[in-house]
Amino acid sequence: PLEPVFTARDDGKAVFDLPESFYNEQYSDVKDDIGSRFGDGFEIRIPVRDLQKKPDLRFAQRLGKHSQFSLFNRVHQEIAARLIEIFLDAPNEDLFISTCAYCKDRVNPFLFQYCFSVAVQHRADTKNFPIKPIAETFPQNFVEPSVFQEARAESEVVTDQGTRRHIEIPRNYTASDREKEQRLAYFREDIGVNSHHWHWHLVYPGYGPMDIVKKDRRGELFYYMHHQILARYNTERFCNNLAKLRPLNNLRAPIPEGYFPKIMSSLNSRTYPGRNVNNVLADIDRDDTHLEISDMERWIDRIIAAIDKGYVNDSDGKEIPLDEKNGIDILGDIVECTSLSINPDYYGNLHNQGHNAISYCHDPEARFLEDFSVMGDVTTAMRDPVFYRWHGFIDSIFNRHKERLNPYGEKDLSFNGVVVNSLDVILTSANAPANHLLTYLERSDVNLAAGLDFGPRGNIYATFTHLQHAPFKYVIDVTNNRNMPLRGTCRIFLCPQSDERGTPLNLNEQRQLAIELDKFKVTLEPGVNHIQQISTKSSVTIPYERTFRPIGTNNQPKDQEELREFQFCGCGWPEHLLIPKGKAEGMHFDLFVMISDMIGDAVDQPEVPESLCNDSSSFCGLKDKLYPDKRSMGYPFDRRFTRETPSLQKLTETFSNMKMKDIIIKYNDVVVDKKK
Ligand code: CUO
Repeated sequence: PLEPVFTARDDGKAVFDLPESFYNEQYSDVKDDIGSRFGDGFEIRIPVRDLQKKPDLRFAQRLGKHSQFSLFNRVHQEIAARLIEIFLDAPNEDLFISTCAYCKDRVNPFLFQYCFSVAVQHRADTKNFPIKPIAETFPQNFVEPSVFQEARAESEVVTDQGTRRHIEIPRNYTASDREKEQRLAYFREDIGVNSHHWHWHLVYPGYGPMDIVKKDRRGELFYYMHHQILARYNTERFCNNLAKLRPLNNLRAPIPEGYFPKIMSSLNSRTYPGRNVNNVLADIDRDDTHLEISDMERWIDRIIAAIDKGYVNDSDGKEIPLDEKNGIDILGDIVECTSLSINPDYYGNLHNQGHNAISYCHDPEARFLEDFSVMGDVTTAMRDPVFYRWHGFIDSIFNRHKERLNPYGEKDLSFNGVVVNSLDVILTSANAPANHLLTYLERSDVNLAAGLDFGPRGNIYATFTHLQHAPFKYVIDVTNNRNMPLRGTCRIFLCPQSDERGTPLNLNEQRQLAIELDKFKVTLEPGVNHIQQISTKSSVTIPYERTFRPIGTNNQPKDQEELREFQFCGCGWPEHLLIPKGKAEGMHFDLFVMISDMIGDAVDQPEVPESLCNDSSSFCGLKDKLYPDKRSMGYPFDRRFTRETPSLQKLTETFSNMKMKDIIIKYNDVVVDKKK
């Protein structure tokens, strides 16, 4: 297939043959040379069709070509929505490619990349187009800049790709160990974490034509996916002897967490601005962003008041209840503020403007002509410790609503006739003791070639170090005491037992930190059933190969299946971070399993075949389908438990379809090369 992102193919032998009229004025003199920046001697010229009617792109000029593009910025959102519409409206694949080709050098590159990817994601005729992993297209947003100098040197000096050195991306380069938040850098700055976040927001755009924004339970998934990130982050903090994050609930208080990202913005060769310790948020008065902190405070008050009353008012003043079924979904869209918000004039644009306020707090009036910081961009926001504090606050708003709901009762939780007899986790390697999981550091490679502006011939690999764990499996014995097969959903969570000081957590604290590890359907035959599930099949993760293209595929997907994987299937938590780090001396966790009755779980739609990359559906849903689980996201831990259920132990003793196990995660401080 054509590769309409308009980079050279990896073999450097193809060039896109653009119609004369496509060349933007500044390139018209040099258009014959344009290909040469990709290498010499093209063997393939790929013709692009001329357009009868060229799109009028004046609306996009408000975002300069060298400016940063932010999905949180209202002006940028509107520009992106119009460009996406142009891309979606192209009547066929050929004209879509031509339209993209025409627009590519005329609009901001980040804007282009985002809108192009959204369009490819949502058009029926582009199912087989590759979307390059974002870390490969804009690697500057993911790795430290010195790597690029080395990459350039390597590509110039070593022409034989086989002997090229893999450039090392340094570890922990953003702060020293004087800064305690640095202990979490391996999580925040992980390439897989940040590309997942970018991809999630690509699959769930908040703005644009209604048919791509309005997806099943979108608002709820915004809540749940980010809630799970926080549960993971807080647990990871305990592993590193740090207290739970403090939600950023006072917009006037200094922010003690500083952050100096070091990475460069791809567009203007500057590093992203840093934020000093104890910076204070201020009103923003810049060309494309105007914001008063007091407005944000008003929105917060109104949202909280609505939650406490149990209903919101839509734009016509009608009362819409925040009930058990739809409340969280309605709130999700109001708080994030997507075009699905039922009353944006009144409830405002809280979450997005929070990103903006934080991302400009170093230069709120553009006095120093500084751009926004990493918090302004979904590709980079999760690097900053303040991301978790801001989302911690957003999450506390959702939790306030959840707290108001009645606790689940017997009929919501039980599964008549089903008894879980035992639950264990076992490493898949031989002779490992049961219920001990292992974590360590691993070095893996990412191909930077697509995103390097000097057009290296062939691939340039960088090696980065990330947390990894030994693969394991869940072994669950279940008895079905009825005389017919039963269908259910197996839900597996991991909960920390105690906080950073070793103080035990009660059930309500544990449930808020419960990390979803897996969720899968089971059929239970009468009698004893022996269930085994491998950790790599988790419903929240995608494999390494999805996040980064593996070495050996020459950066080209090998078949239709692999092509599909790079699109929707690029959304998903990185498998290497499935479980928390644990501690060197071992750290205890409660592993929890529940088998719920399919009668309450089933969604009215045909089963989705395995091949349709449904492997991260808990975080990302299913493409063009309903969310595959009818229960509230996070069930059974999304609501508080009654006083009669003070502990996980008590809960699992009360319900025979649940079980818990005390397990240990031990961190081994060694670095291992990824097996190729
Ligand atoms: Cu994903 Cu705030 O929504 O970054």
